[in-house]
Amino acid sequence: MTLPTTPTITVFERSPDRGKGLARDMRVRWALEEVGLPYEVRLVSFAAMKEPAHLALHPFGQIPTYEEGDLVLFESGSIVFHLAERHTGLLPADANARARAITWMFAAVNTVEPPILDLQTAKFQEGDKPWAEQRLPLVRDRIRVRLGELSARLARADWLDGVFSAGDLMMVSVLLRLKPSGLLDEYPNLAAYVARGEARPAYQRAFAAQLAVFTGNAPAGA
Ligand code: GTB
Repeated sequence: MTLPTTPTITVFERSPDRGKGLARDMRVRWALEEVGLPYEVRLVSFAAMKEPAHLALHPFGQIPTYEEGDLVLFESGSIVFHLAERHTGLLPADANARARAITWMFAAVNTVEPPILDLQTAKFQEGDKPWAEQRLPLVRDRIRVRLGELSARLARADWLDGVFSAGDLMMVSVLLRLKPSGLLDEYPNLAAYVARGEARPAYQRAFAAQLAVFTGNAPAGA
C-alpha cells in the first residue's frame, strides 16, 4: 500500500496584504481545507520567487505552487480544480452539474477577476499617473457591470448552482478582493454570498493558517 503524499504549497514569506488573506494561496488553502487534505507550506521571499529553483516550479516566478509527489502545478484555479477532481466535496457527482461548477470556476478567473485586477493596477501601479483620476471611475464602472450581472444570476440563492462547489470557492475568492473598495456593498446579495463563503469552517481554518504566517503565531488548534 502506498501512502498518499502530503502536498506542499508555496506562499509569500511576508504577504504585502499583512495577513488579510487576499493573496492567491488563500483559495488553494481553502480548497485543501474543504476536502480535508493536510498540507505543508514553504515560505518564499520575493527574491526567491525569481530564482531558478522557484522558476522551475512556476514559470512566472509567483505563488502559489503545488507539489504532490512528481506533480508540480501553478495557477491557483488549476490547483483548486485538481483538488476538486481528486477529492470529494468540491464538485458534484452529476456530470452536468459538475460541468456547470467548472464553468463557474472559469467565469470567476476569466470574466469577473480581470476588471477587479484592473482596479488594483489603476490604484496601486498607476495611481500617480496624470490620467489616473479619469481612469478610475471607468474601471469601477466595468466592475459594476459584472457585479450587476452576477447579482442578477445569484438572486436569492445561497450558491451559484445549488450546492456549494469549487465554482463558489473561486468566485468568493475573487470577490473578496473588492472588499476594501466598497463596491461589493452596492450588491447586498453578493456581499451576503461572500460572507457565507467566509463563514465556512474550511475558509476560517485557511484564513487562520495564512494569518499565522504573518503574525508568526501558530493558528489556534494547530
Ligand atoms: N494567475 C495566477 C494564479 O491564479 O495563481 C496569479 C498568481 C499571482 O498573481 N501571484 C502573486 C505573486 O506571486 C501573489 S497573489 N506576485 C508576485 C510577483 O508576481 O512577483 C496576488 C496578490 C498580491 C498581493 C496582494 N495584496 O497585497 O493584497 C493580493 C494579491
